[in-house]
Amino acid sequence: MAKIIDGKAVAEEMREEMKTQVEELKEKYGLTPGLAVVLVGEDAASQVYVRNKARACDKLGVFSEEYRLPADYQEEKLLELIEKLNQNPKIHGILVQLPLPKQIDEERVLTAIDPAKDVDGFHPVNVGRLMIGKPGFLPCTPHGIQQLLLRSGIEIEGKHVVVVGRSNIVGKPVAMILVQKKTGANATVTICHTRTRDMAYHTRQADILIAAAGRPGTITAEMVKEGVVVIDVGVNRVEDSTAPKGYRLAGDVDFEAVSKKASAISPVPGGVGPMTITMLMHNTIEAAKMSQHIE
Ligand code: BQF
Repeated sequence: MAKIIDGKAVAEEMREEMKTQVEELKEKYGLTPGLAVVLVGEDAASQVYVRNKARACDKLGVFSEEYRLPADYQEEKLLELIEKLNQNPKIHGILVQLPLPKQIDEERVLTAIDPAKDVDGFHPVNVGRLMIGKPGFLPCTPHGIQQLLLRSGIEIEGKHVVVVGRSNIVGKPVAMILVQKKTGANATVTICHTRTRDMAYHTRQADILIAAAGRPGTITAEMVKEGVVVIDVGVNRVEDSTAPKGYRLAGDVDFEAVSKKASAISPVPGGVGPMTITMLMHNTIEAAKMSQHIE
């Protein structure tokens, strides 16, 4: 039976460290890290995510502001808000919750955020910095996956990591982080996607398998080798009449079957999700420190 990679516990451990850091910033420098969270529209899952982020700020003593805007909000107005937040010295991090409604051009919005406040790591400048191995904000879920592996005592160096999914938010950046010539990385990385021929051939080569396809049941037991480490990034709502809300969260991995072959596996919920929020807090604190040239 596989060891459970407890993202909730690792996230809490990191948040304890960060709480001390935030207290120190306040005492030594009179600096309170501040995050602005912008939500456009009423997407149910997005509302939960935004709430999780605000709650994490409160727990750490990080200042946060929420902007909840109607679904038909105009792009120009949103760009004006971002410009205002770029100029606001109390705000060190700006997060625009994705996905955005279709009248709004996502790329234009993300590019409007000051790269120094881009705590999601989605601005092209930060994406470029990651690509060439220069310091910059790393996207929260990929960075959370790396931290989760390292803090669970799983070696990455020299391992064959197979990523299933090529999104700009998870698949591509996690591959890029783990392939870097850096400690805690140096993996050999394969990216699989919807047009991959014989996906199971590739996933069976994985020492570490990262499932970020966004579809439940993508990874079955036949697709993994004995002893694999599995990181399940999927956050899928599946109907469940026995659950209080009528749905439950499911990952991309058939947990039941795959956990019998894996040496370690992250669950959903309680795996990567909490790490995502924690790395957002990490980036917000970094942004605040950078604004005052601390460390
Ligand atoms: C957990 C996200 C898809 C698309 C956009 C904890 C979160 C989720 C799960 C959370 C996610 C997923 C977020 C758990 C933020 C992660 O206990 O398993 C936290 O809040 N997430 C997001 O902001 O945008 C998404 C997934």
